[in-house]
Order: sequence, then structure tokens, then C-alpha cells
Amino acid sequence: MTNPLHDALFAPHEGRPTPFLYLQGGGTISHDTFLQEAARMANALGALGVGPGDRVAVHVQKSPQALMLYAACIRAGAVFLPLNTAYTPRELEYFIADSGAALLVCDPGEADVLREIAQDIRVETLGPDGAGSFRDLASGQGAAFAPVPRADNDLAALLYTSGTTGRSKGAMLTQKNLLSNAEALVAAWRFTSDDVLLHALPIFHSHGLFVATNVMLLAGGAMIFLPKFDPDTVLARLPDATTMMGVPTFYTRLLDDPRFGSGSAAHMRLFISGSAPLLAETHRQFEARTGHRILERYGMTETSMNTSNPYDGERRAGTVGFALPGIEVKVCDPDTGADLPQGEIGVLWVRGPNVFEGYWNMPEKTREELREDGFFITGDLARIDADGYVHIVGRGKDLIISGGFNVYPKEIELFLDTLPGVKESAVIGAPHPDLGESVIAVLVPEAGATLDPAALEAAAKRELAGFKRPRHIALLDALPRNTMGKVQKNQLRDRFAKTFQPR
Ligand code: MCA
Ligand code: AMP
Repeated sequence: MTNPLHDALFAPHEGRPTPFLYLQGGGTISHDTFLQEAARMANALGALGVGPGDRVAVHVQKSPQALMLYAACIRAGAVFLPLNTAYTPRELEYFIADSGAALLVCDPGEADVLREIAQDIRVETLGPDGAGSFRDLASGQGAAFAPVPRADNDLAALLYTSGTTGRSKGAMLTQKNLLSNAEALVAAWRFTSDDVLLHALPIFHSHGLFVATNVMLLAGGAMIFLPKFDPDTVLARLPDATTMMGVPTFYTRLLDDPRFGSGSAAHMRLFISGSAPLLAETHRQFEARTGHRILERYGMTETSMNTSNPYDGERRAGTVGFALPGIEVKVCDPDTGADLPQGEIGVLWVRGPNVFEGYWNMPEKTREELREDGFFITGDLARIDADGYVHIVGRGKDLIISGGFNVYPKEIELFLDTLPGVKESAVIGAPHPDLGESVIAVLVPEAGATLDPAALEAAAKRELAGFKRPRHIALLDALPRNTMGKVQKNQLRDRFAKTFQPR
């Protein structure tokens, strides 16, 4: 038995002195050095008693060492569980408990607080500079580690995605899910060992970790590995790249920068966008400025990538292209589940080797969304045009996507409803020129109560990750409801989303 991800992504690079990561400060980490460090970390996991199938929760800043820890988990057969760096201790408590993680690796600055929360599990640290107790432990270990055998259906990663009920769900991703998708994307987007990807995405989500990193590992190329998307650095390093992947906000920010001209992109092979809708207008402006047609693709945490515009052929603005090879998509009636005729709008269903195993410890949720015939019900509303291009036209799920991060209104409403003086709340998305959408809260005070906006904001800051915090709070005497008692969010959007001043 082998370890499919290790064999395809890591083993081919053993002993290769070729550059893998070009760092912000100017240093370079070769494939070989990366793998040796990862092997030391895999030994460190063993020394900590982490075995195959154990979950390793990781709440650390982006760094080469954080990526080495991912490689170490794959090698050791452990399940990698990356967590958004913006999460607050209150949010982390849920993920740590729900996943039953055996080990938490966190930033040194938060270790004391998290040790209080995660009393039953081992807590080690890894800082943005790669230093910390976990690295110390690893540096005393040997640089050889025989990969732990894994089967196609063994779990490789657990990624939490928020849910419409307010409870986050852990998407169980197998070796086969991740490898089949990386293979499909390398082929579809023509990645080779000559490619240098500008990587400014976070590595705690599917986009930066599986789409960007796994693709580059499989292709054998290099990454300009930046801690975050900062236009100055991106513009300075773009000349050394051949490709870039980003959320739409990356592209609108580049277009907003007068330094970004046709010369900045003339040498580039490919720009790819995903995680949120890329406005057709942005697509056209980008082409007018650079001559490049951004390649838009569509995916989800549960499925990795499903569809992509073609590499050769027309990249059609406002569409997400065709199903990737080996993956089926169809549009179904939201109520009956019946297949809809071509051209009609319905819910998009997806089937293929990319589709996850189900939600961690949530068999009922899994049954609701993942059918026995293998189709996953995405909750996205789509139409397939006469030429076969998939258009994502809306969402059947109550979801806001802010700068590529998902925010489920229910989670924020449940939190707001606990605040003193708040009778009830409704959270909606408003169009935002930089983030695509942003979060607005409408609150109804309890009779006689006066809500203090500063206190509300302070509570939100303490408890909620920054990208989830409402950027605007409006007050109402009562929420508009239909005869069934359901809050009429469309009315709230008409009333507040259009008049709100983005910040
Ligand atoms: C940061 N802030 C945000 C966001 N990011 N607010 C709303 N939405 C956001 N996305 C807030 C911070 O809390 C902070 O608030 C202030 O903005 C500045 O923080 P900073 O970190 O400096 O922000 P930034 O550098 O401007 O970040 C914006 C960003 C970033 C570059 C768009 O959010 C980003 O890299 N997004 C990528 C998301 C992504 O990778 N998604 C993939 C999901 P304060 O000042 O109040 O503290 S995977 C997925 O969706 C599927 C599988 C797919 O198809 O890919
Ligand atoms: P996540 O839960 O973070 O995996 O987000 C997945 C969701 O992001 C999908 O269900 C879509 O709603 C949205 N999404 C991802 N890529 C695109 C895209 N290219 N166009 C529109 N929506 C997208």
C-alpha cells in the first residue's frame, strides 16, 4: 500500500535542489530542504503520539513552516485541519472540540489562551517566522521518515465550512478527493515545472492550499510565497511569476492601482480567479488593461474545483466554464430534485472523485446534501447556456461572500441575539466595491432598551473573526415578516443594502 498524496505531491521532489518557495524577504527554500523539514516535523508528530487518522488542528500565520506541517501530516497519515487565522478563541473552541483533535499547533502569542480552551489536548506553537515549540521539537528529529500507508478513501484533511443553521460543518476530504482534483487542474490549466505561481492567498482554505499549493507540487514548479495580498509586494514580485491565482478582490485591487499596467502582466501565462463571482465588468476591464482574459473557475470546500473556463477556447466573462474532466454537473429543480431542461435555472448538483466523504460527525446533514447516487447538492443556483458554459446566477443558501470568505448570516444572528438589549436580528449582504459583498446587521432592540453601537462593535470584535463583523448596523422597531413569520430579507436588502455607505 502507498500514500497516494505523498507519492504524487512530495516523493518526486526528494533530493531536488530546485527552488520551491521564493520568500518575501528574498530567501528561497528548495524542494529538498522543504521535504527534509517536513520529514522532521512528521517525526515530531510521531513523538507527540499523533498517529494515522488523528486530527491536527492548525491555527498559525502563513509561513513556509506552516506548509511543511501540512506535508508532515500527509506523510504521517494524520488529518490536516487548518483554521482561519482570523478566528477568535470563542470560535476556535468549537472546532477543537468538534473535531476531537489530538494536537493543536497555534501561534505562540495565543498559546496561553488556547491551552485554557483545549485542556485535554496537546498544544504546540509555530510563529509567523517559523519559530516555536513545535519547530524546536522537529529540529531535534531525523530528516528521514517513511510515509505512512494510506488508501484512496482515507481522510487527508478536515476543513470547516460554515452552515445555514449557524453550526460549522467539517468537510471530510480524502486522499483521492485532493489528488484527483490536483491532477485535473494541472492538466486543465497546463501547469508545468517551468511555472512560478504568485501565491498571496491564505493557506487555511481550499483555494490557497489545495488549488494553488497542490497544483504547484504536482506540477513541480515554484511559488512566490507571500504572507498576504499586499499590492506593493504583488506588483514588485509579479515580474518573476508566470501565473497568479486570486479571489476577485485581488483583481479589483490591482485594477484600482495605477501602477498596474499592460507592462506588469505582459509576461504572464495565466491569471485565475475563484471563490466568489468575478464581475463580468472586472473581466472586461482586466482584459482592456492587460490583454489577459482572467480564467474563472468554480468550486467549494466540499468538492474542491468543479468547473473551469477553458485554457484554450473562449473564457466567457460572467461564467465559470465547463465541468472538469471526470466531474459531472447538472441543474436540478430546487423542490423536487428533478433534472431541469438545458437553459433553466435551478440548483447545481455535482458528482465525481472530487466530492467529499461527508460532514464530520453529522450523518443527517450529510444525507441532506450528499445523495446516495454520489451527487452533492451545492446550494448554488445555476444555468447552463446553449454552449455548455455554467453560469452561477445566485445562491439558494443564505450566504454572504466577503473578500472570498464565506459568512453565514445565521451564525452572526445567533451571536447578535445574545447581546444585551437585542430582541432579534437579521444579517444581510450588501454589494461592496472592494470585497464583493459585505455584512450588514439589522437589529431590533428590546422594549425600552437603547443599543450602544460602540458596545455592540466591541462585543463583535471580541467574539467574531474580523471578516464576519457587520460593517454597518441599522436599527428597526420590528423585522418585516411574511404570513408564515419568515423574515423578508429581500425587503431589508432593498431598504438598507442600497443606501449603505461601504467602508
Ligand atoms: C480582512 N478583513 C475583512 C476581510 N479580510 N473584512 C471583510 N472581508 C474580508 N475578506 C478585515 C480585517 O478583519 C481587518 O479589520 C481589516 O479588514 C484589515 O485586515 P487585513 O488582513 O489587512 O485585510 P486585507 O489584507 O485587506 O484582506 C482582504 C483580502 C483577504 C485580501 C481580500 O480577505 C483575502 O486574502 N481573502 C482571500 C479569501 C480566500 O482565500 N478565500 C478562499 C476560500 P479590522 O481593521 O476591523 O480588524 S476557499 C473557497 O471559497 C472555495 C473552495 C473556492 O472556490 O476557492
Ligand atoms: P466555500 O464554502 O468557502 O468553499 O465557498 C464555496 C462557495 O463559493 C460556492 O458554493 C459558491 O457560492 C462560491 N463560489 C466559489 N467560486 C465561485 C465563482 N467562481 N463564482 C461564483 N461563486 C463562487
